[in-house]
Amino acid sequence: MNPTPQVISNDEKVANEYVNQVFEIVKNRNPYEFEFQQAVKEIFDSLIPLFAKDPIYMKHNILERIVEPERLITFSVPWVDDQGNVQVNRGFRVQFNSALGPYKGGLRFHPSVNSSIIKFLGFEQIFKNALTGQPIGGGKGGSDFNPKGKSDREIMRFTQSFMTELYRYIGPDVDVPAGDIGVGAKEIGYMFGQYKKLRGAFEAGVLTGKSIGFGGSLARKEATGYGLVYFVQEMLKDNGLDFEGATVVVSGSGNVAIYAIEKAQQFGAKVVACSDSNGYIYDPNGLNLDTVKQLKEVEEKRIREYVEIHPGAEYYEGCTGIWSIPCDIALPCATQNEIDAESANTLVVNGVKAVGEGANMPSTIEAAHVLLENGVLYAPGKAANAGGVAVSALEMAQNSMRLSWTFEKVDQKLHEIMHNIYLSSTEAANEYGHPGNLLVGANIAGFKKVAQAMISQGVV
Ligand code: NDP
Ligand code: 2IT
Repeated sequence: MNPTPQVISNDEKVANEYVNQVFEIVKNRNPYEFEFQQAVKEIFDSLIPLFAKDPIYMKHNILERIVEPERLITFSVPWVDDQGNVQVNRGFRVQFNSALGPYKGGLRFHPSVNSSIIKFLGFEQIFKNALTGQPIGGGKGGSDFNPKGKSDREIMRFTQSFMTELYRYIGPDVDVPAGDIGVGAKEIGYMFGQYKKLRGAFEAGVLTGKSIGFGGSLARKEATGYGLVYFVQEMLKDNGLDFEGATVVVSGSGNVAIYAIEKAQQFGAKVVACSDSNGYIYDPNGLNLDTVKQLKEVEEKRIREYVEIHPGAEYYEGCTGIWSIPCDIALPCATQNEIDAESANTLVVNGVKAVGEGANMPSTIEAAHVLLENGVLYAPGKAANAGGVAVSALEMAQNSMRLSWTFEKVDQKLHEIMHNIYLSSTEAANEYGHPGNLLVGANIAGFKKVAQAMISQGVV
């Protein structure tokens, strides 16, 4: 397997210079937005082999255009807490690119949210959504609101205030938000209620990730985690490996992590660890998923409580230590930059065979290089975690038709979509001279779809 492209031919030299030039502009225009710069850099470097072979994209200045959000909305979100104090948070929505369809992407509620985080997520979303093959553009949003420790009433008041501003910018054919970190079915429900009240219309397709009773899709909750495991299983099988009998480490214990664990276990893997933002648990006998679900989905407790119920397990403070647990397959499903070069090296030394990213940009650029250079099978997030947004698009389709499909039907479509993403990523990697490098393959395959649509639609 080849690491990220080495510049060799003259055409690649020209492409490399062009990419570096545009990246300098991005850095100057977006100072201090380091996560956004990182996401751009990763994609730009992967595109060098494409530009060397097909200079048309350079001619149309697609890079210069694609890094500028079509619209970036920021707003204040005032609300009153249970003590009667007035609080104010920041709200964001980036409508990044609409070449392929209405803006689509989640909302994140976490204290670390700022314009850099939202822009990196929105930028990634453009290419991820393109890879699904569905008619959706790229967007993202959120707030620095911290839902942890808030009462349901506080969450309702906050989300209502958030939607009171956001509603004028979204719509089923305009921009369709969904969940992400800190935003699940409860928050989506409150936001949907407020949107419906303000619009005076029941527009089911304005948000996805809704509860089943009012337009939600079966299998949306499971989609990101299941899709990740379907994708990684394809990659493993292509290389003579399997989840069956493998030891797996999953970081996080939220929506993506829980359903990645569930599907990996169904495929016969032993999942020995998961985490939250305080620390991680190691259960050498294999995690009891019912306990994890009860603690995190129902009681909203900390993962450390697991060891009180299962005394054979151990709890460790801190997040990065989880990557020192020897495993065959690592599935980072918590947050950005959770695997740095040191953690990647530790994984390699301990014999990891595959890394599949459930989170968005969980590996630093250096970490991804370490994995690729050491022959680890590497499934980049924008391909491997696309199952969530893919089923969101299926939810939109069901809403448009005013009907709902069975769990089995949605799951089967999800499986097909993940298979197709794997195929298009591997094919692009082969075509552009980096066989086996899914980072290069996914970035090129996603970019080409968006760029071709942008060229066809003219300079708008
Ligand atoms: P959840 O809020 O359900 O869960 C997030 C999990 O990650 C929690 O266990 C949380 O711990 C942990 N976590 C969050 N922030 C940090 C941090 N800064 N440091 C350490 N741990 C952290 O979110 P999701 O499961 O939905 O999202 C997880 C990742 O997957 C994100 O990167 C998201 O962008 C990505 N993703 C999500 C999709 C979806 O459909 N939901 C689709 C594609 C990607 P704690 O409980 O302590 O906060
Ligand atoms: O990062 C992601 O792809 C998501 N959080 C899901 C977005 C969506 O619109 O379902």
